[in-house]
Amino acid sequence: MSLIQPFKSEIDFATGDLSPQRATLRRRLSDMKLMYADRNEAARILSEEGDRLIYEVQGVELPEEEGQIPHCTTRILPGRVGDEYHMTKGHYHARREQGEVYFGLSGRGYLLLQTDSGQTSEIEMVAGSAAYVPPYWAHRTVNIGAEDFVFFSVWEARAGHDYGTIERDGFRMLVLLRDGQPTVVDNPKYV
Ligand code: M6P
Ligand code: ZN
Repeated sequence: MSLIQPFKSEIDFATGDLSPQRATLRRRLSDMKLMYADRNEAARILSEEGDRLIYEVQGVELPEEEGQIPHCTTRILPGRVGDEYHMTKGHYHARREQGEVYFGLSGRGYLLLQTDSGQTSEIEMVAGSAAYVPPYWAHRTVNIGAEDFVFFSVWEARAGHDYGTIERDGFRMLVLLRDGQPTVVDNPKYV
């Protein structure tokens, strides 16, 4: 176990920016063009409008050891690909028995959750919402507002990210614009 010196970050709730600056991961449409329901629209945006930024994650880098507690901010930009709102890739934890906590900092979003055995849940999040992602639940976040949706996350270092399952099977629910409202619907293409 590494002995890490105590430290802090100042968080800008509107942007998710951390000070001092931390490692930043940016995901663009090209990184997840196959994840949107309307792949033709994703391809059209890429060729006609360019490779838009969908979300960025800023976090502290800690060793993946028992007891370390990584934490980060995620900022999802507002927008849609066709009718589908901007979202994260979504993942199960590689160690399924590890949970996570999300805390809303600004904007509006949905936290979508699902289990291997077919249960689903959707939690609306605003600034101040503290949501619990229990062990065994895959999780994806979606920006349903006109502003950035920003939240803070905390998990155990050994949880790891399993992206492959969602990349292969998709997510059971989609969040689409329907009658002027963000609406959670079943994903007809879910495997
Ligand atoms: C949250 C946490 C992170 C995750 C990020 C983006 O902040 O769950 O671990 O990386 O969301 O989600 P994803 O990894 O699914 O793209
Ligand atoms: Zn997670």
